[in-house]
Amino acid sequence: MLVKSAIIERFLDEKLQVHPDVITYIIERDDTSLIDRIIERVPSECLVASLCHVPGLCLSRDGFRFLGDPEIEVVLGREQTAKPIDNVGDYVTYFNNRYTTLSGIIRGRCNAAPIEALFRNDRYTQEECAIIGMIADIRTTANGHRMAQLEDRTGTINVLFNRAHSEFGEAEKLVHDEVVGVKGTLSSEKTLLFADHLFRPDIPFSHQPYMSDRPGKVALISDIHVGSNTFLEEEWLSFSDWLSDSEISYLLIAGDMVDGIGIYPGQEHELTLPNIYEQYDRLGEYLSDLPSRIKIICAPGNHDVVRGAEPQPAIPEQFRKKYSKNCVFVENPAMVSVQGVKVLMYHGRSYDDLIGMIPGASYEESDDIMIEMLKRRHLSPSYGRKTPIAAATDDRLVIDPVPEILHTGHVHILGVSHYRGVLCINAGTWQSQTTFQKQMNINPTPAKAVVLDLMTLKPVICDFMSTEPTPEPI
Ligand code: D5M
Ligand code: FE
Ligand code: ZN
Repeated sequence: MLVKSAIIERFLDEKLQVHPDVITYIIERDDTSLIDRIIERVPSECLVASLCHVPGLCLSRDGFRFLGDPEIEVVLGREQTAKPIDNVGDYVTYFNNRYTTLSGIIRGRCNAAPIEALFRNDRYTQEECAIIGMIADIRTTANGHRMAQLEDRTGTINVLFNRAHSEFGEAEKLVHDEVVGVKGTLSSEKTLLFADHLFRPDIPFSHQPYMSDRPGKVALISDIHVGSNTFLEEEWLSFSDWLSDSEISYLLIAGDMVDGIGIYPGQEHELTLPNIYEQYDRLGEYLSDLPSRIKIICAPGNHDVVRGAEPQPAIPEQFRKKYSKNCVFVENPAMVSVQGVKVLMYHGRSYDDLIGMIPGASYEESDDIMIEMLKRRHLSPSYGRKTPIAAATDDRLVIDPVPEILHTGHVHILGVSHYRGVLCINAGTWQSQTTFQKQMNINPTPAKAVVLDLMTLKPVICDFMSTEPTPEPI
């Protein structure tokens, strides 16, 4: 098994730095000769060995897009897809589906044995072996190591991540119910697997985003909260005017379209529209003011009128009387192809769970948490916390296929990051700080929209706070 520090040293001998993804790639391949072959390919003027220098690894886009493709296509999460929860047995099917999908993604990179085989067969004792399991339990030992219990369909095993190990940082971020692979050595009594390497399903190293072959601009927003006394109407209207004069063809809204009713104690004192129909009607009127050429995708969030359990159904028709034909209602989450560019829209309830579970995670840096979602290929890995999950025959919260853009909201703080060719956007809000957020010390960044040119996928942040000049039309 190759060790991270030895790999770094080998590159330093050649006066080269090495990108972390290259290190992970070499460890996963477990091929020492790869190091020399990479070094050979780094041009003399280059100081950092990166993925483009790895032989045999070509960046590639998934699949084909056809010229005849519709401009907007709901790939996943079309309305009426989310099913009612029928019985408890569905949860077994649900977790089996999660395990099958995510372990399938990992399996190509780690030759895993069923957990039960480790106990049954002596050939694994004190030898290097690999398993793929769901995290059934995770805790810190008295000595500061991490002990996880991994479960697959055949059994469970305890896995120890040593705090002195260079990959311990990733082990500290393990959360309940995520699916991981582990390569390690089985103890002589077969009670414990000493972990050497942790595999997450992750985004393939080779992933390259598709970009549209024709012009098109999209605006991404979230958390409008119409009906709340902190909804920023003036700023919204200036955004609306700006949109009307812009070249934007698509507007994507990632949930919390309205403030809702009875979402938190005492909400009735903070509503200007105390009727849910009026709230949706008002938003419908705002959206109808926009040019009909703009296609609007509306997804729900935890303040919307539908059930909280994810996947959340689309806003029902009875609330859509004031909405024009250019509005498309989708579920949460939903994968929408915009001129062939896949946008995964997810409101982001699971931020409330992940922020408590991942060391160093914070509401201010929601863009980092999107990267954690991508590494796990799951929008809400841990079951039974603040994010309600509705069981189904398939796990709709699995991130598959890999999108070009992950678009979330909920946190009310704008954030943008990139991870292995995926652009992560947390779209902020159109509501100023609420009493609840003051108590929680959450400082929102309201009245901003992220605008993208679909041919380049370069994000531009446009600020509509009344103190700021309205941006030039794009
Ligand atoms: O969420 C608005 C903000 O409040 C967002 O930053 C998340 C935070 N929030 C919401 N619910 C909770 C819970 N239950 N715990 C901690 N923080 C939370 P919104 O969905 O608009 O109310
Ligand atoms: Fe919100
Ligand atoms: Zn929310």
